[in-house]
Amino acid sequence: MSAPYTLYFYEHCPFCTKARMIFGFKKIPYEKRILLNDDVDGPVRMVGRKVVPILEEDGHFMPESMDIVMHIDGVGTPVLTGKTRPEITSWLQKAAAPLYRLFLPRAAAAPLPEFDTTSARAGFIRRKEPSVGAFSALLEEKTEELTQLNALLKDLAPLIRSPEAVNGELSTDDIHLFAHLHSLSLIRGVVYPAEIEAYRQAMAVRSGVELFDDIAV
Ligand SMILES: N[C@@H](CCC(=O)N[C@@H](CS)C(=O)NCC(=O)O)C(=O)O
Repeated sequence: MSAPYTLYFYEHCPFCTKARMIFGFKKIPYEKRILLNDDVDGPVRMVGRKVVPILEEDGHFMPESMDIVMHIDGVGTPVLTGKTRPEITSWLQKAAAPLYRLFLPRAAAAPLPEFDTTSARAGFIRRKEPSVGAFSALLEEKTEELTQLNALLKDLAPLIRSPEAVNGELSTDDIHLFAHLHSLSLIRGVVYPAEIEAYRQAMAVRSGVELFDDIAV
């Protein structure tokens, strides 16, 4: 029997990582459909706008990553039962700007299925480059942003209570934190303290969302 859940997503999309993670955490099978980045009609037909992730279940379509996470966590016994911590939210906010400045140019160049056509890749570059500035400068090996991110990782290491869950028990903090670390894995030159390395590897296995380490640039 085919899975009752279909998830439409892009591999580089951090919101999509969040939606994918909950299926792995709960060991719930789902059909994966990776859309081309310039497919407008598909998402518009499903949810009225160009956005991913989208969950399809029994002919109904649900956008919004955290709505999908909470919906799937509610199937059977919930797993995201731990408390969240403001220190994690604050760390995520600090890391976001340097992370996306380095992440976007690398995503634009990566061998990912959502960029399988020239028009899909070119459209992504056209839309995203103005938001962070020239991709070529951000692709250099030593950037201010990389220094910032490596310093931020040193701050994060002592906040990790267990490789299995940042706060000791799985919570939505793990969903948000691993989505950041997943994006970070596309950036070469990032130095992971041991606690973070153990955490991101354990989360990748448990969520079923592979890191980008092998294609990092
Ligand atoms: N609030 C939404 C945001 C989703 C979102 O911004 N997705 C991006 C991809 S990372 C998107 O579809 N942007 C429109 C586009 O690519 O044209 C969520 O949490 O699911």
